[in-house]
Amino acid sequence: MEFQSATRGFQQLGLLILVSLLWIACSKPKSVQDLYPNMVIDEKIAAKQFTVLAKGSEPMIDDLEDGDLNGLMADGRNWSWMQFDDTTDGIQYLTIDQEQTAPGKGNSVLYVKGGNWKNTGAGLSAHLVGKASPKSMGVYDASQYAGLHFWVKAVGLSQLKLAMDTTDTASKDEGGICLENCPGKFESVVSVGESWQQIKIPFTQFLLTKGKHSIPLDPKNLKAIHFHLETTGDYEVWLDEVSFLTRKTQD
Ligand SMILES: [Ca+2]
Ligand SMILES: [Ca+2]
Repeated sequence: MEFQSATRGFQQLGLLILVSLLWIACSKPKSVQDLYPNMVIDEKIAAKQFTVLAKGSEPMIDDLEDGDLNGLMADGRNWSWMQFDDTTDGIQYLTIDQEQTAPGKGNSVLYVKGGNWKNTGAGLSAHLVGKASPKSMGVYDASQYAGLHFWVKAVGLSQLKLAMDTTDTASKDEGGICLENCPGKFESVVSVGESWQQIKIPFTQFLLTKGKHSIPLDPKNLKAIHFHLETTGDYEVWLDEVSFLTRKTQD
């Protein structure tokens, strides 16, 4: 009798553990809407978004060698380098510089200099199909690529925050479809120093986080890549060979 009730106790305990595990598995957020259930989508803007599908054959996003601030028009991309800032009284400028030590072919690199920001600082963005018509409604499907690659060196900055937005995380002002309670961006932070460093970040390492939960980036609905230069001090940053990782160059 006692043996039977002990067996039943174990069975009940087993069932309880199984149900709990299932509950944890099911409650784990998988999409942006799971993570931010209160976000409001602009249905009209959502209906106007169109997808540019990358073939995956032209990974170079910009090598700066043509000497202008328009990104390379390749694999459907159509964009120019843009700057953003925290709207305090700082300063930042962006130009092309010639560097003897530049990585890759040629000496042209992207050069940013700034300082005196009071809040989150400033940065640079590549809205990958931002100039495709109708403007700012384009979404880039980069799922044929595996991640982001670039070379960087910096003075006055010890880390660089990379962020990507997708259609649903970007607000209407940023060309996305989110109207209210918008999530942040998918982010990844890397250390930078005064000598050139090669950075490779798989898409799966870009995370959108809320509390204890995060979801990885799905590169199907990319709007933009942002380079956040978060400091209140003076800084200089050199960037070059900004490209996608292909499945072959991922490791
Ligand atoms: Ca270059
Ligand atoms: Ca260019």
